[in-house]
Amino acid sequence: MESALTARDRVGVQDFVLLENYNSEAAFIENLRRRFKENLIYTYIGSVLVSVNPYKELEIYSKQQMERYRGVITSFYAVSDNTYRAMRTERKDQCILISGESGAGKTEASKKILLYYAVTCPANDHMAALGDRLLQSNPVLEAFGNAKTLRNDNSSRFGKYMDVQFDFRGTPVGGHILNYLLEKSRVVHQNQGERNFHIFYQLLDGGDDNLLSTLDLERNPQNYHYMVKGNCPRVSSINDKNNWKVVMKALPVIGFTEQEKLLNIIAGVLHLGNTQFGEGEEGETYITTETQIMTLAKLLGVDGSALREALTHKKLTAKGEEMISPLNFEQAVCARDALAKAVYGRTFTWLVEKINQSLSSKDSSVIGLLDIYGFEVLQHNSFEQFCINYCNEKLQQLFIELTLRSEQEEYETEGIAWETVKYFDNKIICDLIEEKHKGIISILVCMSSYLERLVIHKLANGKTRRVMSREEFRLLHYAGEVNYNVNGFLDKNNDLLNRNLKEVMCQSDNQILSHCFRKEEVIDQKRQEMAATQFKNSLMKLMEILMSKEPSYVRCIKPNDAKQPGKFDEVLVRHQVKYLGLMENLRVRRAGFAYRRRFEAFLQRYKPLCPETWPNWNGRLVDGVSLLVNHLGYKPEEYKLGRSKIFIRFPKTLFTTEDALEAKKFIKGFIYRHEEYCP
Ligand code: AD9
Ligand code: MG
Repeated sequence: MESALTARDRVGVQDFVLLENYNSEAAFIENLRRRFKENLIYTYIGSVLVSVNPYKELEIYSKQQMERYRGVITSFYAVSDNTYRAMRTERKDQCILISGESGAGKTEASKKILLYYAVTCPANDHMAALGDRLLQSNPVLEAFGNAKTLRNDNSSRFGKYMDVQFDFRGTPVGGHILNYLLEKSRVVHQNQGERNFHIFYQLLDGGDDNLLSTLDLERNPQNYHYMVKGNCPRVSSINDKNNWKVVMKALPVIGFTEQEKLLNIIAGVLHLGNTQFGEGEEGETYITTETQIMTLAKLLGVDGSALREALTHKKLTAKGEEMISPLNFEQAVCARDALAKAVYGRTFTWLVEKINQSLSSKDSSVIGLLDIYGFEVLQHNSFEQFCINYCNEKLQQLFIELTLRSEQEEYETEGIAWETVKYFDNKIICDLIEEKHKGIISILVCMSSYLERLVIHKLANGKTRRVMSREEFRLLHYAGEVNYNVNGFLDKNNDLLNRNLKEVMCQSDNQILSHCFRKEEVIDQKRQEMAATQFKNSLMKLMEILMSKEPSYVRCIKPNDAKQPGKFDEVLVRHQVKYLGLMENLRVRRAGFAYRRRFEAFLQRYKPLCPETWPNWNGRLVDGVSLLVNHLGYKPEEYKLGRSKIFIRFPKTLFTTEDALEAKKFIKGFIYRHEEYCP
């Protein structure tokens, strides 16, 4: 039999708190690497789950595996399971925060957690249908909200917070989704090597001939301006045709009856993209694709000539009088793109509402799942990256605050002295972005050209590693520095749609669109809040929601930039370990004590090693543990007994105890094989 030591050497420790040299980043990364090579992609830091994207299918997510590892406190499912138990026993709402950069595996992790609840929670027939609806909402949202980027073939281009609601029996009874800022600009433009949202390719590839002819579409994506910018119509890892079938099957499950209207809108957006303009001798703009505008109008359910007029003119109100002024060529292109973005973006929000209606339920405890877009740095970073990275910055701040706080609280509840650990606090960057009157978002609202000078002055900090153009500003994010280009920043923030286009859309006889474009919006010309301000406010609300719940964390790591299995790029991993603050997290967790277990779990596992506790201990738990550790010869400086847990100072103590258990052949080395059960 393989000795315990070689097993440990080979596959590392399943909880970083058991690392001998917990201060060493090299040891931390080596442990991750060993486990990754053995396909052990999950490792804990106490209760925080660290996950490394395997970029291949592992056989660990089947129903049997879920049942088997249920209650194993060191398996992937421990996060889901502990959260569920805590919700039930402590009756406190929970949330699981999943973070990591783009492509690190957040969405996959969130889907697996959801699947775990759908598969393992008690259910009746009615609830089984609900579990189905919960799961089926994913492919639909991904089709409309995810896209292929350079970082990830299935990148989430919106933030998602989903509450799974449970009744008093612990049965899932409903759900609710909050969506955050969809990257709408992708509808009209994609960077080289990237794609538009999946749904467009799915429709062209998967829709049958009849459907495409009704929508007046051709199969080849290269025929559509909104699909060719990235020059990447096909992706080897994506099967658009199959995914189309999955989405079409999922729509009725989530109570969808408006399929035709929805597809008209999707096709309408593509036709809108193909609407071209010409310039007359007097500089006036006209539409050169006349036949197409009629198809477009039909698909959007609006009047053709009104649409034509609204795409080439703008309505102004001056001194109470309405005026119509022609748009020049560029303005017309902008108006067309603004309409495409508005139509798509609002339809997406409508879709989320629709899913919410199908999942809705009352009185319940909840487990929230947060899966947002990951931190990203591109060659050119614009408004979208600014918002995405700001969101990640906020989450990092929450993580810092809450892990420190909960750690401190645990020591206090257990009556054990707490040692302060120094931590990098990114509050300064969050303030810089969101502070009233002084923050970047406020500046965006009131100033334009001033922005770049002011921010550069404030942020560059004398560190001019890369020469910045006058149009850039640099932020030193917790996850690395990013230069943002302010070109187009303000327009994206303003997110304006000409009033006459809104008027046309309000009249649409496509009910999805008439729901999305309300008459009140046209009548009440109050200034709309800017995109960044709206985003900031919704993030503030999200933080409140998260703060009101008991959090658990999954920290996802991307092992390489090539999306390849088996490849562990140490430099890349080290960078993520650093900025995710995992070393500090470990230090906090180890402040004083390497390992902690509830008395009952500790006793259950090691009771065979002491005649007084074996086979059953009927006294007080703390007395049983006391007897056990005395019998094992633990020295007073090696451990402390709290109110409900034992705290062990050094991993060595625990390893010796484990080896003793192994020698007795009661249970084979759990430390290395994920076999520690919770009673
Ligand atoms: V982004 O911020 O939305 O761009 P995510 O969500 O962090 O990003 P995602 O979960 O989409 O990344 O994972 C990227 C790809 O890695 C997936 O499409 C899978 O191909 C692959 N992946 C991630 N996690 C797993 C896993 N546990 N098992 C197998 C995985 N493959
Ligand atoms: Mg994702």
